[in-house]
Amino acid sequence: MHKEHVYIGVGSNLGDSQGKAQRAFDAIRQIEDTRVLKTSSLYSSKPMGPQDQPDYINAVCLIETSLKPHGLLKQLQRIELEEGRERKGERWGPRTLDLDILLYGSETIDTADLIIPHYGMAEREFVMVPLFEIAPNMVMHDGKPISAWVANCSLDGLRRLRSSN
Ligand code: PH2
Ligand code: MG
Ligand code: MG
Repeated sequence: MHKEHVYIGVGSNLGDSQGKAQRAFDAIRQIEDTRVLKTSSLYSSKPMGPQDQPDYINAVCLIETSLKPHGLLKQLQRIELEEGRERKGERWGPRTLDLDILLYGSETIDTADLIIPHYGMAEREFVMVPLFEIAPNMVMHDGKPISAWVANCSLDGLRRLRSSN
C-alpha cells in the first residue's frame, strides 16, 4: 500500500497541556495504517494572536501513513474532540488541543477545509524549531533549508521543556 511521510503540528494552551500533547502522540499511534516515526520535544511558547490567553505547549511529529489527506484530517479532528476541543470560532483563540497537518509528502492541497503546506508554518518559530529538531536536513517548499530559517529566527520566548515519548 502506498505510504506517505506526514508532519503534524501539536498545540495546546488549556488544561494539562503537556499531558494533552503527550496523549495526542499516543492517540496518533492508534490511528489505522499509521506509524509514528519521530516525535519532537515539548516546547513552551508565547501565544501568537490574542495575548490574553495562556502560553502554549507545542510539538511536532513525523508519521508514515497510507491514509489520504482528508482521511487523516478526520482522524486528527476526532482526537481533538476526544481531548475536549470546542470550536468557538475565535481566530487564534485558546484551545485544548490543535492537531494540524503541516506537510503531506510533497503534495500541495488547497481545499476549503485543508490547506497543505500549512499556511502559517513558515512564520511560526513554535512550528519550525520543533520541526528542525526531528528533520534537521529538511528543505522547505521555497527551496531554503530549514537550518537557515531556524538560524535566523527570533525565538520569542520559545523554550524546550522535555523530550516526549
Ligand atoms: N496556535 C494558534 C494560535 N496561536 N500560539 C502558539 N504559541 N502556539 C500555537 O500552536 C498557536 C498559537 C492557532 O492554531
Ligand atoms: Mg493551529
Ligand atoms: Mg488547527
